[in-house]
Amino acid sequence: MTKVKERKSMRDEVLYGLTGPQKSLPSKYFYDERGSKIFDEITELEEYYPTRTERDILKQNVEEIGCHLGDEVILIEPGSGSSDKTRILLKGLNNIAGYIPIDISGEYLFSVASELQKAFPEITIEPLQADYTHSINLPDSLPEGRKVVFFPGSTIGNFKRDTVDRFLAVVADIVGREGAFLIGVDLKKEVEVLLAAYNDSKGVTAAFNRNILRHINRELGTDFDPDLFDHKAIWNEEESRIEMHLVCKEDHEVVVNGTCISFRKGECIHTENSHKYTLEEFGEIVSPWFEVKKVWTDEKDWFSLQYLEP
Ligand code: AVJ
Repeated sequence: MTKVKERKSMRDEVLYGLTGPQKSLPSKYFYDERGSKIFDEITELEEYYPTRTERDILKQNVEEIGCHLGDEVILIEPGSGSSDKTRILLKGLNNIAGYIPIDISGEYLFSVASELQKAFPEITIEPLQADYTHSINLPDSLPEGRKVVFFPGSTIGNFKRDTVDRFLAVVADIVGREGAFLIGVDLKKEVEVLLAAYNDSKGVTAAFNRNILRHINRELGTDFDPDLFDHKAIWNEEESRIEMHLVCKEDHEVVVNGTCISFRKGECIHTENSHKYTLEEFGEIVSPWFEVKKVWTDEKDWFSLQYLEP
């Protein structure tokens, strides 16, 4: 099985990110229990269009999506969380034989899976606790069927180019020659719309951004003061991405595992990238592994759901 990345501890990743010339933190550390709750709040904000737009696309096209997926589908979802969007497929289709939700947070994963198993007794549900950014080892005991990886939410937008390539290679490896890939991809649009989505008026995204420091404090015993940082989201035109940063409000120092890190007033910690693609760009990126067979979008062309085959 293809390896995505060697496993590094949170301590190593945090130290690595904070000792470089541009301080940064891996965006996956937004999502502790509190962070996941704040993210759920983000998805309900007026300004944050991706979640509701993707959900509408799924609902409006569920029958056609089912036709593309074929018979006896084994749906595999890396980073399944609440499996919210997947419910639309499980409910609306009758060709799903199995569902493998994959998530790093085991407790939540198993409770969601058992609840789903009750709601959909005819579907074999086999949760897998794993950090899919490292590698995906599917259980040997999978039910028979066509493997389809479902990756909604435009999470692919958070990956750097080399991570995108490794992830696509892993997905291609999992689904095999006969499988498919159903993925949500956020699209390039007016900058004002993008900036509003990541700078909401209620400050929910700001709380989400600062929560990465609280999560690190809890896990590593560090003493970051989230209130010493402002939230900033900018559009990077050259890289075609929204970037989130934490801007330091005054000079101070924080000790991480014995290493003293200095922060200057005005200095930024880069916490997230959210790439926005055109349909052409995305087709080009996946082309070494997949061919785009069908694209569904909303009427404003803000978000896309894409069906790919090897
Ligand atoms: C769920 C990771 C795709 O990039 O839009 C929301 C995360 N960050 N607001 C995104 C997020 C700030 C979101 N993803």
